[in-house]
Amino acid sequence: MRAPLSLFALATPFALAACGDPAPTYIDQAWVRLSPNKDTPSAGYFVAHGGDTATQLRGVLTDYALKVEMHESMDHGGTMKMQKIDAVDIPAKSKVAFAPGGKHLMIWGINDTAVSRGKMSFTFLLANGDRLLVDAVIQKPGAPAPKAGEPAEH
Ligand SMILES: [Cu+2]
Repeated sequence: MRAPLSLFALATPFALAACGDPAPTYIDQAWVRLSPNKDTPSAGYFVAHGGDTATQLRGVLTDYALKVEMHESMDHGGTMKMQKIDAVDIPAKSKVAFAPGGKHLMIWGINDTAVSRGKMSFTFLLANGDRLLVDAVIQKPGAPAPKAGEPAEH
């Protein structure tokens, strides 16, 4: 069964792209809340949108900071604590939000050039091998989250 299907796929790439490609996982609404103190880490947030196939977020890289970790805030008997997480499931056709009070990126040592430009890019590593390059708006300390669906302000 597989061989004839593959030949068909090679012969009609445009038709397949138009109607048959599985929807990929993607990430948007990325933003960073800059720490008011250079010695403490900043926090990053975003929304992951699951494609047709479940995958996992396995890590986040950036050239614009010293270190990035994925964290999760949890309530331990009234005290909020956070811990590092190594992987986050992104189920098919789902939305997974990293948002204030929950999962977040912890970002150490954001470089001054990125801060003055007001944005930085991250590479999100997925378990399926995809690497997603996503721009994040850098919000000054105390600034609200950018509104979803609106273009980034500079
Ligand atoms: Cu944290």
